[in-house]
Amino acid sequence: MIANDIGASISEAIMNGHFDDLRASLSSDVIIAGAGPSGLAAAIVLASAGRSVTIVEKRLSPGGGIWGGGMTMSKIVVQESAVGLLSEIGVRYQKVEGGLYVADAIEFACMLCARALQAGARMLNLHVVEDVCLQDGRVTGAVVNKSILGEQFPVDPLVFRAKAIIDATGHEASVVQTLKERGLIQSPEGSQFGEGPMDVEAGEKFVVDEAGVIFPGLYVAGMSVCACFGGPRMGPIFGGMLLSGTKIGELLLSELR
Ligand code: 48F
Repeated sequence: MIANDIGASISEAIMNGHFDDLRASLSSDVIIAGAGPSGLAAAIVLASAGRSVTIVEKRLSPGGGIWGGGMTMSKIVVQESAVGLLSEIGVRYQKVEGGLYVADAIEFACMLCARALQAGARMLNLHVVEDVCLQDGRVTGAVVNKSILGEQFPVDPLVFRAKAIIDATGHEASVVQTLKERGLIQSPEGSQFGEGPMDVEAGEKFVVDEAGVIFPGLYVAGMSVCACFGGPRMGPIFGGMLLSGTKIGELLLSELR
């Protein structure tokens, strides 16, 4: 009898908390698709400045490509220009040769997630941005479904409004793809859709330099920048991802102001 009562209270606490988050997510300043390093870095900037941020993450665990480190070895590398960001989020690191710093991948993923959530961002994991809303030539919201449901059953999604959406979905650039497939986004002249072969230095620069708005209301950060504009891949160095997400967070802060 008592066990049943406690069971019901647990269920109620979970449901109330979840639906509070879901209701708050209906209208955000910024929706971030993808909880990898670039999306989480953007979320930290925006949420720390008091903006309403919803992160939608397809998988059960946020962190994206961080967990695998390099070839499942649980370490990541960051260059000098981004090591300050590691310190800011409280990740410990060691200097190694070549002006590089090495950190634990799991600590990095955990601290990024914790900082984003503690700054006030909401995270809907096991949810996917499967499309965008378009009004008067501008992206005005995300079409969201439960990850597994939408893939397996014909379940209609729900709409979450936002002033801006960041595609931080990594190699897939899956939000941009929804507009690309309809011919609404063309690759700029001289560039291709889909990332190029590995070139570490060029890739790290590209992912920051080219991060920006790709369509009114839609921004790209992280590896999806390379996927959208044919930039090179760069392997398990993560400074560019942090700098790219931070750049988009700061750009949106000034635009939302
Ligand atoms: O892949 P991911 O970590 O993207 P990133 O922030 O960082 C790339 C690096 O991890 C690594 C690298 C480093 O040099 O190259 O690959 O650019 O994280 C992307 C996240 O987006 C989720 C996916 O599950 C992953 O956690 N995701 C993908 N498509 C969707 C999505 C979608 N449509 N809706 C929601 N989440």
